Amino acid sequence: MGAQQAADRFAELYGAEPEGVWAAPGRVNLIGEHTDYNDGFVMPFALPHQALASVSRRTDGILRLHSADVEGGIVELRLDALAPESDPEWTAYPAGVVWALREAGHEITGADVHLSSTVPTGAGLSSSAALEVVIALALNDLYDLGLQRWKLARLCQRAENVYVGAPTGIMDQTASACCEQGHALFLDTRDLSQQQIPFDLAAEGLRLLVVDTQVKHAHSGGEYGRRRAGCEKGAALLGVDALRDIPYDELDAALARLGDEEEVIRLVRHVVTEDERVERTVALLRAGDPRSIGPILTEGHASLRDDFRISCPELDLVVDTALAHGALGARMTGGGFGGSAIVLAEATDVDTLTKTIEEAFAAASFTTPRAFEAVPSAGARRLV
Ligand code: GAF
Repeated sequence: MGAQQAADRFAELYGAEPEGVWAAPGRVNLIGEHTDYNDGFVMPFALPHQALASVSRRTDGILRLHSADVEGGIVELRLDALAPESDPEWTAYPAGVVWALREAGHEITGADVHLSSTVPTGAGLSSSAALEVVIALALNDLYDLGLQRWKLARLCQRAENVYVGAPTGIMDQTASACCEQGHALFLDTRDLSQQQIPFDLAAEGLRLLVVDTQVKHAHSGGEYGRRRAGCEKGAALLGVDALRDIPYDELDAALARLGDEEEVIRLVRHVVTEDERVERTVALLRAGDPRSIGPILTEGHASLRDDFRISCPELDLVVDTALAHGALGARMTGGGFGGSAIVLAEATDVDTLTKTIEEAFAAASFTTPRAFEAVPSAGARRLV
């Protein structure tokens, strides 16, 4: 759906043109997985897939929400009745943002909203962050709140953590709010400092494929929270604020101090080595050597599979098949337990790789995966 179509649909639903139309993208994380709630480094980039919101203000304390992607009509909510973990439906994402803004003291007196999204859901590509950020940006503009992008991302994270009840980190919301076309975002999740790293694979004759395994995942389920709690336990046992504080070259000594805490040892090892992988990736991209990041992506997958234990047979099959047929590197991306993998390959190999992965899925009797090329795209913005 384009901006004009989104505005036209809003007018049909609510009987007047919207005050504006905004867009916020989904993201792919290149490297830096499960590091964001450990104060570590991440490196996502925005997808061309995005959520669109047509929005107008109201003055009567009512929030009206409609989604083109969900069966059913307009959902009407009273702002003063919004309460954390009270809504198991899609409406919790936009309503949670309104709740978080109001709770932070911003005067929001209501809104009419029409949403639509091309970000695949449950695919590890941040469909929920796109919904949150598009609403936050629209209300920031319409209510003239003057909040900076990183602050909007924080409020969206609060909506997701407290209102929706999913204990996620800050990566996805910051990616959607702050990414820039043609760049990957090198983000330090401790202080939210950002560097835009030029990332134009096409110019180098390379492609990054996203392969959505169609295995749906959810972060409000227990496994994500268990990994997070395990990391926090590791930091506490090692006497640091966050696992980010364990230097890579002191990892072995730190692990030795964890004694027989086997699970914590695996989690700590993943997080500390993953931060180092992000730093190595940034250095190689800065040096103009994108082909060399392939093996780092593959190392990251092994760490997520064996130490963090959040892969699944479908993700492993994408990675193994891609590597066996000439890919430069491959790994699962996002929260895990399903979702998508990324494959870095020579442009000339992409068609064969896609076909080979589809054949491998058919041979394993897995649902046909959906593959597409990921092009680093623009972050959230006003369209109309
Ligand atoms: C999900 C979460 F939302 C992010 O905060 C991050 O932890 C990611 O999983 C794993 O890197 O996308």
